[in-house]
Amino acid sequence: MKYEILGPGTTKVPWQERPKELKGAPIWRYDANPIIGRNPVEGVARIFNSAVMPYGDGFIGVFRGEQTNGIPAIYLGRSSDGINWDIDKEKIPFTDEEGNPFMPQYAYDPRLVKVEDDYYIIWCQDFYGASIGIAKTRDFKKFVRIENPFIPFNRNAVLFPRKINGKYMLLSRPSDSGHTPFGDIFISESPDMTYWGKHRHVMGANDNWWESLKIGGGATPIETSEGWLLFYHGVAGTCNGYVYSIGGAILDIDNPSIVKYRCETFLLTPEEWYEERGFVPNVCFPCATVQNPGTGQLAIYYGAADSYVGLAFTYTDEIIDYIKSHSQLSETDREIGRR
Ligand code: BMA
Repeated sequence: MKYEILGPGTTKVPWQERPKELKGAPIWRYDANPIIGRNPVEGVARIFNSAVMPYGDGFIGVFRGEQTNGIPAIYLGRSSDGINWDIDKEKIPFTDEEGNPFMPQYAYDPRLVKVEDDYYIIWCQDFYGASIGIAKTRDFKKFVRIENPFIPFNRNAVLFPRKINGKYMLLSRPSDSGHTPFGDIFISESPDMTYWGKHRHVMGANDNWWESLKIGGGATPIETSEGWLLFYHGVAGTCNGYVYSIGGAILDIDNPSIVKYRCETFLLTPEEWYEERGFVPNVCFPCATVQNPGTGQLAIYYGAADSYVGLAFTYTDEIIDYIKSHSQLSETDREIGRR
């Protein structure tokens, strides 16, 4: 392999070889998408924007389930192959640090990452407005919420899978509480996962029309020999609503507020029926990847049209080369993001 994956992975990446006809970026959809359809669990109308990771002999995941009352909540799921999922009927039972029940009023777009001995679930919740929720678990039985780590309004929090220079690092997208028409990606650091500071700007919406309205972190960054490989979402504002595409960037390994490469074209944009048609049409929203450091095979999990979960595949060597050869950086990408 040309570029090494330095972080953890699995030899069991869900996989399908590339179709013969493939135009554009070297990334292709699973031909049996969507992998989770409508009404997957009693009381849950749709599952989408969800995150998974290897666990034990198989996989574990945190799923955004839109309940039949319209309110989103987070559910735990398990799978032996990463494709067929068994999702709990009950919501994840979060507690506070004293062990008392402490459920968010709503919870959506969860991400999942292991840092050292703890697994962290990060999501968007209500805290007098949209803000970031974080909980940790060691056994996927007890889930302890870390009390309101950020003030509102903020979303799309993505935690790095290891400390950098001795600090936990988190990407987020400060904004407002509604269907935000603006937003850049920032990074914050913490010595203890409770107190966050030294906020820096990473990258902003730009002149490329597919990501000109706002952007937000997507999957947990993947550590590679070229830098942190980040799949994120970029949004275009059209006369008929927002369009969410998947973009790719590579951040500096020791100073991730510096963008080394940023692909000027989208990697994946809504084209299939399950991406174009649904509760919110035209949404591809990446939340997780699963990769094999031995082969470079990489599977991307993304929410489709706020209705389904889709799976797409690539090779790290190919996607990194594509991002590098189509890179276009602005001044705010290159700088350290401190003013
Ligand atoms: C964003 C988030 C996502 C959603 C997207 C499109 O603001 O709420 O959960 O997928 O809008 O509706």
